[in-house]
Amino acid sequence: MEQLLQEMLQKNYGKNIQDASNEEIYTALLEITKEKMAGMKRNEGSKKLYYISAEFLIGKLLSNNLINLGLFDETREVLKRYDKEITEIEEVEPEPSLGNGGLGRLAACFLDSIATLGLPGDGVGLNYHDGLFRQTFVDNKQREEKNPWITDQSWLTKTERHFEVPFQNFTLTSTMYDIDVPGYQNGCNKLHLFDLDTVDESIIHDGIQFNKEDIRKNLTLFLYPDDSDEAGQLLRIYQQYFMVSNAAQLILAEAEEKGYDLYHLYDHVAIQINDTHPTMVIPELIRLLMQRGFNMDTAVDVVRKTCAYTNHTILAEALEKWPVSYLEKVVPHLMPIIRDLDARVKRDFHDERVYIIDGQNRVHMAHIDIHFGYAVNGVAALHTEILKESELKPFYDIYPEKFNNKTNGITFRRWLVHCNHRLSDYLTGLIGPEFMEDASNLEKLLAYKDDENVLADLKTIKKEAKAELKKYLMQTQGVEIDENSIFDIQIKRLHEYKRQQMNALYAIYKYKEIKKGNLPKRPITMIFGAKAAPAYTIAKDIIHLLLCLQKLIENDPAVRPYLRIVMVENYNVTKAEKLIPACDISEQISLASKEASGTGNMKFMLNGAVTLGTEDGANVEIHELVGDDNIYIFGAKSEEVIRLYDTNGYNSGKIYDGDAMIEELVDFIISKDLIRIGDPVSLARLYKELVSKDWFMTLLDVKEYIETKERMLADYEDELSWERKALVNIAKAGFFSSDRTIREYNDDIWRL
Ligand code: 6GP
Repeated sequence: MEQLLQEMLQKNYGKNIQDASNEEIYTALLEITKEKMAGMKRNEGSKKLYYISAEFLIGKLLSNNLINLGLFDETREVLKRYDKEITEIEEVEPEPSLGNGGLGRLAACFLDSIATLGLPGDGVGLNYHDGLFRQTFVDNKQREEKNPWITDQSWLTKTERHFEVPFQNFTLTSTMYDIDVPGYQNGCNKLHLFDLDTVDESIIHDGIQFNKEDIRKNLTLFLYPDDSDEAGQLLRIYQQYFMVSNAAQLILAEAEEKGYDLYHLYDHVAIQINDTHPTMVIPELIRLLMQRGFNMDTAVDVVRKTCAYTNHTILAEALEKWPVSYLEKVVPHLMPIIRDLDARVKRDFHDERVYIIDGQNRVHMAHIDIHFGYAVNGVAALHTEILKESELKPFYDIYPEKFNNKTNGITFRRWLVHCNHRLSDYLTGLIGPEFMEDASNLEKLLAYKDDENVLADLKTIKKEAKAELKKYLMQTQGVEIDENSIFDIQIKRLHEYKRQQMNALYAIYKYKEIKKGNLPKRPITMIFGAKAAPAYTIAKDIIHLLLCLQKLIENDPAVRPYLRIVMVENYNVTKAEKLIPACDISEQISLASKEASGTGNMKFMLNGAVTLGTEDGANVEIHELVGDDNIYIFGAKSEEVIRLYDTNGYNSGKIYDGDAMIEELVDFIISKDLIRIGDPVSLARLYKELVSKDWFMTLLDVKEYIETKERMLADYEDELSWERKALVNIAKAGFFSSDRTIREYNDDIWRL
């Protein structure tokens, strides 16, 4: 590596390693890595997977690629010899934020595991020029800025593939860009990102505003543009069709190049539809096959045997239903096919709950996937049960054989080896390197459950990670935290169902206790990281509340030594990598039944944090694996929550009126203390939301939450027993490797 790096730096800049800048070294390493990946063997086979997704939250790639190529340690050593830290070199890399959260990061973990298992499978998506907005805080509020990531030298490689994509009154020519996806000690796959040469970044103004109507200039400009108005929704349909038409044309082109019989496409191709965003691939493939001489029945039959669908949420707002009139405007040539599919459903089933086109002339995208695909999966055991028993019950009654569960997973290459070298090196020394190949080997750690030296080592490793996070927060945000405090972390998108507002009520509780003189045994640092969708007012109000509380405590010398709140600015994959290794308490407090799985919960446990959570999503499976002693579970169960929704039985005002403590906490949101710091309109709106609506039932669980968290903080003081909990969590995390998840997808759905 030393020689390669010297040569590359000489060639590009006429410099040696010692006098090259971090930018130059980064670019040289990028080029070396790209060359290595181009020379790797491709994963091949007679059947190939196409994972189509509107989001691939890949994060920075340098370290991850070096790890998978087996070059990471060597590169780190070489740089050290010249007094350079690989972490500083990495700072230079822009993060491609091509996703919102869980679904997008899952897609990225999956690509890593698919390549690592040697399976032929490529990702297909869009080359957004700007990722999810960059978040800044101004006047204790979120502000959205554009977030470009493509530089002259990037991981993208422009290819010679172009397709014509027809819309209502014009046709656009696409260009395909590729990013290599190297498997860990295995072959390479690709992520194909489609783009348009005419997109114009200069049309963005005032943060993230742009003309939504000029499709040639804006089609791939932004990930998920604001769709709170009609123009935004139409643009989204343009994006979705552009993505799937390219995908379908690529799939057929590759099949034809290999000489496959398209009448048996399903023997050679599996298409995974990642949530409903790529649903139009179904009518588009049917259309393209009919252009090639298929009759409708045969095209439907072939496509049905090729496509499978993953559901990632039961939140109604995310279940896409496009008005027929919108689809007519953007893709009129698909409508006859969609109408035909709808007619087939109406002919065979007399239940309007399963129709594709409903009484209000809206197209239910998920219904297309379920009727005209061969598999439907949820992303955690509880989530799949809820799909079968309530959300998608009418479909489960028709097609029980299509439904299956695939509990999510995370790639340990990024979420342990890369983000927590100390822990992963230590584990390798203690139990051998086999866990890297087969994560179930982490259970070997259980043999050290009562070994005080090992428990002390784990504590030291955690302490070092906390000190590092302290340094990072000082450098990036100028806040100083205490590494001897308990780090209590909630990082995830801001949404009422995830209940950051409940955590804020805990902060208020603790603040008041400290004011009364009930000091905690050990200081607590509450860390939050979250972006709120630009049009989601209440979510932004919650961010405002957290920032006001942060300010309040900051300026109160009586509280500050015991309690801190830190809202991390612009939370993204890179920040997650710094936060997760340093965490003691992992906050997973969603309203039971609402979090389909969660994957942050898995990352935290793998890094030795203990979960504080509800019986929701994959928390249920974590609970089963680690047992009652090693997790803190509270709150209403999903059956109760579903019953409350079904019977309209929840009344937050009643809880508020009937409980003095809850009333006191909620009232604090509009207290003089906070109004003095914040925006009275925003705080009052949030207050009102909680007492008059509280759709995600914060007040139902808040008391038990506070009690449970207090018990957890007390337990932390018994060091050995706490470290034992951390050890058990690490040891049992093997199940959540995305290698396991992908093996299951392949065995049950793709059969590559
Ligand atoms: C998320 C779910 O909210 C989360 O629980 C899950 O872990 C993740 O998907 C991966 O399966 N859903 C989304 O991000 C989303 O946009 C439409 O759903």
